[in-house]
Amino acid sequence: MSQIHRLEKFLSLFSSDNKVLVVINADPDAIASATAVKRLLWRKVNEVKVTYFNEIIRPDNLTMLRVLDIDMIPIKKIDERKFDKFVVVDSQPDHHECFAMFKYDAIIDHHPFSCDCADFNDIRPEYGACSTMMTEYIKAADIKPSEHLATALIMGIKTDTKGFLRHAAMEDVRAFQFLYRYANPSLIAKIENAELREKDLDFLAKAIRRKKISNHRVYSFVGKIENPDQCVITADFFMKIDTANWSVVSGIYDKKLVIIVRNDGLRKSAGKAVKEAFDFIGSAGGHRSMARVEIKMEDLAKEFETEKVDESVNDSVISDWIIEKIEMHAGIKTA
Ligand SMILES: [Mn+2]
Repeated sequence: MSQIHRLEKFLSLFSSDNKVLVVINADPDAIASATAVKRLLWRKVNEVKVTYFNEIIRPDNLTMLRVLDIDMIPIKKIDERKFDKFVVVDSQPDHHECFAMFKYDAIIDHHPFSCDCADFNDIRPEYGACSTMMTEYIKAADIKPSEHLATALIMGIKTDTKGFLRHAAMEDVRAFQFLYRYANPSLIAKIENAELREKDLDFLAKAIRRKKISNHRVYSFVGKIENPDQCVITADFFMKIDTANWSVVSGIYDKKLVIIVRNDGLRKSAGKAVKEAFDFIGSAGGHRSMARVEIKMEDLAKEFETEKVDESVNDSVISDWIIEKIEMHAGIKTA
């Protein structure tokens, strides 16, 4: 099917009195794709709103919404009776139970095919990003994208293809090339630089103060923590050290020891290493370059053969235990 034909078929679903709801699981690709649907239907329908059901936490994603003036409504605040057409982009209705709340008129997605239950289904798994598909719609409609729309679509493509380092098709490259002349590089930089919140700085300072480096592996046990996401941010931050191969940041959250592991992906799989090291005592798993471990404090107490382990215990007991376990399984020990 040609792109013009797809566009015509998509637009033919709607008439001027329709109120359209676009439903997404909000990440940069979904946000950009929904924004493009809004633009395609501009002045063609009575109203288009975008709704999302996940919690948006990452500072870069929040910055994207803020600097690009993107307006979305959390699903809790939606009265579905006010809408008569439903569209899902960058997902398929069986991907999440929240999608099942509606019956869809159109599905536009690039994930592996799983559900073509709408009147209009455009599913192209060979594409790196849904934003690429939406760029093709925008081009076919002869729309000159605004600076904000072009920047959003570039963020969608960059995020889903990890900057063209994975799962990118020629179409993604072409869409990027088309969008580039309309996008604002300073806004892209602003979004991509937004890795930290002000409140993360104290955590980061504490983690840096407590760091221990062994065999190019950076460790930090931070004690009691308010939010495990701060361990993730810090583990990513330590990987910026030029000689760091691994980073392991841990803390106590909700009566559990949470350990976040990152490595450069060039050595033993982080997921495999944590499974070997911690599977006997807690949940442990992940991928080649990222992994996560959660151990109940009561199980840790048994391991240490003591009554109770908590943040009041000598920190180095837990810290040293983590280092010992990781060093044993991360690779060749050069003691
Ligand atoms: Mn996507």
